[in-house]
Amino acid sequence: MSCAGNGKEVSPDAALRSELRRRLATWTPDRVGTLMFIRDGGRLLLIRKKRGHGRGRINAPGGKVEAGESLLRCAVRETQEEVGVRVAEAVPMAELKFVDQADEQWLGHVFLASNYEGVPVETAEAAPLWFPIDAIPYDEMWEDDRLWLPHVLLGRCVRGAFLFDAGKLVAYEFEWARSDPS
Ligand code: 8DG
Repeated sequence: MSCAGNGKEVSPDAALRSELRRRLATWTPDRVGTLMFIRDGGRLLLIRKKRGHGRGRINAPGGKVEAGESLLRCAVRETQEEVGVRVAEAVPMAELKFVDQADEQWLGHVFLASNYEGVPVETAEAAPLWFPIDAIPYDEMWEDDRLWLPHVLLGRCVRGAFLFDAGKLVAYEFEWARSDPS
């Protein structure tokens, strides 16, 4: 996915950015995950995660990719498992490296969908929540989401990396583009 060309955003501290780049040189993910953002007119379907990585936070439905599974199939399956909603079509919008100084390394693939079937229901994994697009609860989400999700919701693809230290975002670099991801 190439998302260069229109804009780039970086965190202010150059030393921490160098640390992020130093880690990226040899970085490999421990886990690959997906996130499915479902937009229905002026609202966005999110979940309160009840367990797993990021428990207690608000996020999009999603989870770990299983062996032999495509990214889209994973995003669709996790959405159905977590909130009982079926998605037939979704567009890949972002590829995000979550670089952690102590915990597991995650590579996140973000999809955006505008059609779905069913009514979101609470499951053992998550409680569904709809939010107006202009009132997304960033304070209850992962700290990096407020940086890249607005671009995705404007139809831009995003590619970047985020360095976390003890659960806190300390550095980031990402690019975005208006064009379709490829
Ligand atoms: P599961 O697959 O059995 O459901 O459980 P799990 O292994 O705990 O995975 P999960 O909690 O379902 O998936 C974790 C998701 O969290 C994965 O898609 C990647 C995503 N994630 C991070 N960091 C960040 C972040 O900074 N922002 C957002 N929005 N998502 C993140 O790992």
